Amino acid sequence: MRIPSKAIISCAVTGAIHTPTMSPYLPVTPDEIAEAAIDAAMAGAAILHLHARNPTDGSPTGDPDVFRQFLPKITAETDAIINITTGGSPAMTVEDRLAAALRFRPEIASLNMGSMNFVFSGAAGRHTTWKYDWEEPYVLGSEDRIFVNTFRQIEYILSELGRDGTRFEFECYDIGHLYTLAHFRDRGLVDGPLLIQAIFGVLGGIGADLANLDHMIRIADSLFGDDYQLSTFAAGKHQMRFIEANALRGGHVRLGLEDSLYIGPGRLATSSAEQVLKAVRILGEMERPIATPDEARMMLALKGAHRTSLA
Ligand code: KMH
Ligand code: ZN
Repeated sequence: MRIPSKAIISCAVTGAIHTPTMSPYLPVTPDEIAEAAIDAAMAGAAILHLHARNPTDGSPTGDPDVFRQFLPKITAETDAIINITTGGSPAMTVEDRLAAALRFRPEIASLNMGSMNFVFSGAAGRHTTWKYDWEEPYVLGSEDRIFVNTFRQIEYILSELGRDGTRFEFECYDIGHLYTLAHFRDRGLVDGPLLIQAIFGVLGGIGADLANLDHMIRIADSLFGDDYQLSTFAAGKHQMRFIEANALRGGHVRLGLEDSLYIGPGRLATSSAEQVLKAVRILGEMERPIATPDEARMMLALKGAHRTSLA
């Protein structure tokens, strides 16, 4: 792993997996998403990982016209790197998931490195009332849904988005996803420096045990040498433990209400920015400086905001 001199904080503010009822602090409307993103950037996030929601009921959407309602507001107020999801929601078609990234050609897009079970029904047990009709079936339905990311789809996303210089946050939920990434690197479809986002604790992926973080690093080192940088997050209550662990190992970190609704045991975070500020404090204690957006652009060899369709 390349140990960077500075830590990059990514923030996933939209809470796409989480439904509006799960926390009163989740942003739903385009204005709320813009405000949450701007606050996260002001707090120290260099990269903003963004999904969209239908403004009327908060359900996940890939509609570029909805993204259009908040992206320019964010770029007008911050110079943070825009990272548009291509994962969207496991319930969306791949075409819908890709539409916004194809329209806006961001500096970074997420790319999920394999098809998998992606279960978040446990959250349903903690809720008895739901605000919108779609929420409970959506959450319970995760038990019978595959998050589809076939090799053909991965290849398509790499070539369609890569053509205009978009680079990727390679979302790896298990060891096998690292080998899949190496396969595409060996075919010349991917080049370094790679930004690997190792994800722990999604039910269906690798568990949130720190031994797994070390194993991921060992295997990634053997496959990619120093041609990758590792960012990490863990779902739910494991979020901060993994931030600390990966920061200690010299890596980058990702936070945000998309990945965890909490700021501490049993305490809801009131915003993604609150989580970012906590990470800033943790990194500060470790004497790990935080990368600005421009420093992150250099470290990850990004094309620059002026070469997106948001400029
Ligand atoms: N919320 C993460 C567990 C994507 O947007 O491409 C999954 C995610 C996928 O961020
Ligand atoms: Zn996401």
